Amino acid sequence: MKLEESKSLVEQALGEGLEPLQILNQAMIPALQIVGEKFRKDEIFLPEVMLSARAFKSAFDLLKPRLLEGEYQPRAKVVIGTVFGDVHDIGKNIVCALLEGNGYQVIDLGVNVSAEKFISALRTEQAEILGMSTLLTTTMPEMARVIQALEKEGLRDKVKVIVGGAPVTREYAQQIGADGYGEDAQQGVEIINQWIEK
Ligand code: B1M
Repeated sequence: MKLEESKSLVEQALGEGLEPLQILNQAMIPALQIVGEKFRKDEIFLPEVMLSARAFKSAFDLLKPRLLEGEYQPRAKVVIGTVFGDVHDIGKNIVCALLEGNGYQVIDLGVNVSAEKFISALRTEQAEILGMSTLLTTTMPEMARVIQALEKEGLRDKVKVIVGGAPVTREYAQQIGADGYGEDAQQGVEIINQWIEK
């Protein structure tokens, strides 16, 4: 994925009247999946993956204002981050943008976030929702560790937990005691909407 080419293709698609979510879900995310597949087969290497991620980010920056056009009604506070040991943030950033577009106040802790940092932010912000993302199978257990820490700190019944990221499954989410699982960013937001509307 080339940076300038990605940006101009997104501009062209927007100009042709395509919906931002359609561009994201039908073109940009599948393109990154191809990158991942090639990386797995050793057809491309880490520098190319990094360039692709950078091209994705530039193109996503063009879409973001359009994703945020929704009417702003603060609904709830969501603390969110990529778990400790993991620096992938593209999917998490999409979730953040859609949440903001749906009227949530998002406290994005970034990547490589420890359980202590999640707990401290939930306390300081008095947030009612925690979102965790991970892309590595090796860091999936970190999500369970954070949930255990919530229990230990007496916060578990005050906070709803949603998890997501490519290797995470609904079964895994249930197994570790999360309240929800988002297969994609849109589904994640819909689950949080349901919690808030109840
Ligand atoms: Co990495 N990487 N990477 N990488 N990388 C993967 C994940 C990998 C599958 C590639 C592969 O081998 N095929 C593989 C993991 C294998 C595994 O664990 N089994 C891998 C690896 C191995 C690594 C390194 C270890 C490589 C190395 O150093 N040797 C290293 C990890 C470093 C670390 O974290 N400690 C690494 C590094 C990187 C880059 C930095 C180069 C870059 C990340 C840049 C960035 O994020 N800023 C990168 C990239 C770009 C990828 C791939 C190609 C794309 C990931 C991505 O952004 N996908 C990826 C291959 C792939 O996924 N096919 C790969 C698009 C994104 C939109 O999807 O995040 O799943 P995703 O989000 C989705 C849903 O999952 C959901 O919504 C989004 C869509 O709507 N979702 C949620 C996500 N979070 C959610 C939270 C929710 C709800 C829904 O609620 C809270």
